[in-house]
Amino acid sequence: MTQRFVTRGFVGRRRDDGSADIASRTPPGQYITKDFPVLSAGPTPRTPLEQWTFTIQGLVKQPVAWSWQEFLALPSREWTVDISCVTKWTKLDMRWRGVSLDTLLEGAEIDDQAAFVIAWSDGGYTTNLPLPDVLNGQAFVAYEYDGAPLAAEHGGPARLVVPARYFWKSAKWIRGMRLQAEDQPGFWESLGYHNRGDQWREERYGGD
Ligand SMILES: Nc1nc2c(c(=O)[nH]1)N[C@H]1C(S)=C(S)[C@@H](COP(=O)(O)O)O[C@H]1N2
Ligand SMILES: [Mo]
Repeated sequence: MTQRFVTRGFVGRRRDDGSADIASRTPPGQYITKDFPVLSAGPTPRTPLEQWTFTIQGLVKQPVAWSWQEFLALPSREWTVDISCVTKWTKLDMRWRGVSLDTLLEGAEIDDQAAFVIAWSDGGYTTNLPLPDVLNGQAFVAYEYDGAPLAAEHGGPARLVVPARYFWKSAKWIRGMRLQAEDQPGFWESLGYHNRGDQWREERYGGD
């Protein structure tokens, strides 16, 4: 797959005073904040790094698992992206380091039937994404934020980041991805949040 991929989150136009730029980068109904609030549905899990693995399973020829050391050895890059939470804050130019889902999925031989990714986390959180929505540089697993190891309350040691979706799709404490033929609503999606969650279409709740 080699679709070209562009979103406003990745390609901010720069102006001298920044105001037009900021307006064009603020999704409908959102306000800009410089804070980085913590929003967790439960306690912060603390899996020792020696026990941490990242697994790709489901519709793959062979499940793949990386240890923490192996994960850190994968090709990584910096990502500077805008993030929007369904609680209406948007934070611009958040700087992360992590591994593209393209890189992770290349490590697995994916079955042709695979159409959805279910990300799952320590603590039981899940979120669902169509496979085409996370390919071609659209999603990554981050382990650094703003030049430092990702704080546990923000999902460290590693979290999914999907900048083109509301932040609930960015599963904290991610431990793996299951590839499925069928969609399956995750934690918040089952509780009434929108199944896709595109902030530019203001897809907050089911039915929006
Ligand atoms: N595992 C897990 N991931 C999660 C959540 C959670 O409760 N558990 N909350 C989601 C929601 S609703 C939001 S808005 C963001 C919040 O991330 P932050 O606490 O780093 O701001 O994480 C998302 N990922
Ligand atoms: Mo959220």
